[in-house]
Amino acid sequence: MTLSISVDEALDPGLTSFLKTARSVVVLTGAGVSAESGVPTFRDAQQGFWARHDPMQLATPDGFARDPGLVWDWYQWRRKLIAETSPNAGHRAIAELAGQLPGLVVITQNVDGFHQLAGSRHVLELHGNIQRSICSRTRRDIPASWLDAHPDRSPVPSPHHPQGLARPDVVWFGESLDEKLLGAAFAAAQACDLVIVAGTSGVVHPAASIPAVAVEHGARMIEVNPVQTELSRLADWRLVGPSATWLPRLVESLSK
Ligand code: BV8
Repeated sequence: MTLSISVDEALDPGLTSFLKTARSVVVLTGAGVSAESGVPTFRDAQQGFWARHDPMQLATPDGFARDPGLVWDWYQWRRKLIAETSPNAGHRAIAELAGQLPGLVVITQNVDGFHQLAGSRHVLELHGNIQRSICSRTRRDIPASWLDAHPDRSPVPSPHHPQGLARPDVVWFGESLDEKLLGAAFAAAQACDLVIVAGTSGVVHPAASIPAVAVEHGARMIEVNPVQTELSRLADWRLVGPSATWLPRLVESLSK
C-alpha cells in the first residue's frame, strides 16, 4: 500500500520514525535530481540546436560511429552546461543524510558528478562521468590537457591509437555497465532496509531494477518524484514533488 504525500502536507510519522531507525540506506538517483540545477533530464526536450536530436540516438556507439563530431559536440555542450551550474539542495541533502544515516550508499544514473561535488563520499556512478574522456579504441584515459591542446578539433583524435577518438567516459545505450560497480549496487540494494528513489523515470535498465531488488529483500521504499513512474507501485511512501524540496525535509525530520 503506497501513501502519497504532497508538498503542502506534513511527512507521515511512520516514515520519519522508520527513517530514524534505518540501519542501511541506499539512495538511487536519476536525472530529476539535477533538474533543479538546470541540467535537462533525459526525457525533457533538448534545448536549442539539440532540439532536433534524440539523446537516445546520440548516446549510443552507433550514433558516435555515424557522426563522432556531432556526438562529441553534444557532450561538449552538456559539459559546458554542467560547468556553468552547480549541485542543488537535493544533492546537498543526500550528502547530509549520509552524515546521519550509517552506511548510506548513493547509486546514481547521472553523469554530472554533482553528488561528489555536494559532498557525498560513497557514490556508485553506474553510467560513468561526463567530465572524463577515454580513447574510443583502447578505453584508456585521455587527460583534459590533451583535449585543451586540440580546442578546435571535433572529434578529437586519441593519443592512444591511430584510429582512436576521444569519447566521454559514460555508458552508452547498448553498452554494458561496469560489472564491479553493478555488483556493488545490487549488493547494497539486497542489504539495505530503506531505498530512497529520487528523480528517475525507472525506464533505463539495469539501474531501474535496483529498487525492486531492495524491496524483494525486505527494504521499505520512498519515491521522490513530481509524477508517477514505473517504480511508484513499489513505494511505501511517495513524496510527490521536487527533490530539492523533499530531500531537505527528510534531513530536517531527523533532527525533530
Ligand atoms: C545494458 C549515460 C547490457 C549516457 C545513460 C531491459 C529492459 C529494457 C531495456 C533494456 C533492458 N536491459 C538493457 C536494455 C537496453 C537499455 C535500456 O534500458 N533501454 C531503455 C531506455 C528501454 N539499457 C542499456 O543499454 C544499458 N546497457 O543493459 O548493457 C546490454 C548490452 C547490449 C544490449 C542490451 C543490453 C545501458 C544504459 C545506460 C545508458 N546511459 N547515461 C549519457 O548520459 O549521455 S542513461 C540516461 O538515462 C541517463 O543516465 C539518465 O539518468 C538515465 C535514466 O533516465 P532518468 O535518470 O530516469 O531520467 P529521465 O529523464 O528518464 O527521468 C527523469 C525523472 O525525474 C522523471 O521521472 C521526472 O518526473 C523526474 N523529475 C523531473 N524533475 C524532478 C524530478 N524528480 C525529482 N525532482 C525534480 N525536480
